[in-house]
Amino acid sequence: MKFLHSADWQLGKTFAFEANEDGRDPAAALAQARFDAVAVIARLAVEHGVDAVLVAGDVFDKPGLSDDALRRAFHAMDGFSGPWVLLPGNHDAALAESVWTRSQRLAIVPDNVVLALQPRVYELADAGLAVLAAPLTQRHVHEDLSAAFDGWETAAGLLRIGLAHGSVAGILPELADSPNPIAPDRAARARLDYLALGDWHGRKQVDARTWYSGTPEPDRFKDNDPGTVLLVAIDAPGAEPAVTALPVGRFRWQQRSLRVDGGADVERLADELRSLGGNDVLRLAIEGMTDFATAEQLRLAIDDARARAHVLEAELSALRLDPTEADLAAMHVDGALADVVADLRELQRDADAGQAEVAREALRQLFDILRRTEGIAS
Ligand SMILES: [Mn+2]
Repeated sequence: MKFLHSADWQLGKTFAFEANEDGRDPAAALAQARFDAVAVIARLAVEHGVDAVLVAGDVFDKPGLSDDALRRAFHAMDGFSGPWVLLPGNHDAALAESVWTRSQRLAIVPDNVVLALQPRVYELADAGLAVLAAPLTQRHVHEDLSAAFDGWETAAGLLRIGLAHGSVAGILPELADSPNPIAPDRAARARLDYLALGDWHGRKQVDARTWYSGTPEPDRFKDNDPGTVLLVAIDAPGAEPAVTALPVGRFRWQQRSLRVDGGADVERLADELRSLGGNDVLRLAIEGMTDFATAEQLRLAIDDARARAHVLEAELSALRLDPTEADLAAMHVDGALADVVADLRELQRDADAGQAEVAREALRQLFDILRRTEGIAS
């Protein structure tokens, strides 16, 4: 028996990147990629001949999602006609009124899609699976909903597969005090063949029978192996699962911090940035101290890279400008203007980061203006 384990689709998630004046909208493409990922999962389900697709919560990003988004979500599943089991997580909790009840009322849930809205066993006899579901019926609970699995009986011959959404205590340090706890030994205690988890957006193995699949389409700057779906093969009840990660995600999110102090640093960075492509979402944080020419060279390298990448965010507030005597001489500053430049240079050493940022930008703009009005060669 084989199935796909996925989670954290967060369909309808929006992103804060701004569209430009030409109508290019990177945020819209990131949002669309989440729906496209579902279609890829459907295709992989067919290719690998799986018996079911199990989704461990946070299918939808928020309760207020449009009817159109709900329809698009179910259409994205069209490619696989076998059973899909969708579990409510914290983003799409099975409240009295929810994305789930609305989908049911709109009659847009296909017959092969099972909404696991109640805590109980969902038997997929044709697929050979008994799915023990622990849906969240509110965003946050403080008891372990998967504890109920221990006492649930399932038909002999079916695999016992747990489906839950939350934080395994002790496995993920970042989630130490998170709500929706799940015991790390739940699979053993509940005699599960496999426990399919959601909530953590990276791929993470907890034990031989327990995994977080991670989100199929990366959605944040965090280096934790997102972007896959898990193919789980189990020969018979009791046999150990064979788990394979299949690539799904389109966008590569990365963040980097580096120091730039001179032209050689900029050239090295520019070389690296030339490998960026249309699926890269990069956040660069740059610190250091440069003269005007190097800062300008850096700005050009970033502008060029921004036009290669899907998104490039560059944080330069920790980069200090240190004009050389040649820079200052080229600016032909004297008298009052020389005092202003001296003040700005002083200010950008100020402990107040906001002030330093303003001073740095003022120096840069002043330099730009003088260069343009006086025709100074850069
Ligand atoms: Mn979640």
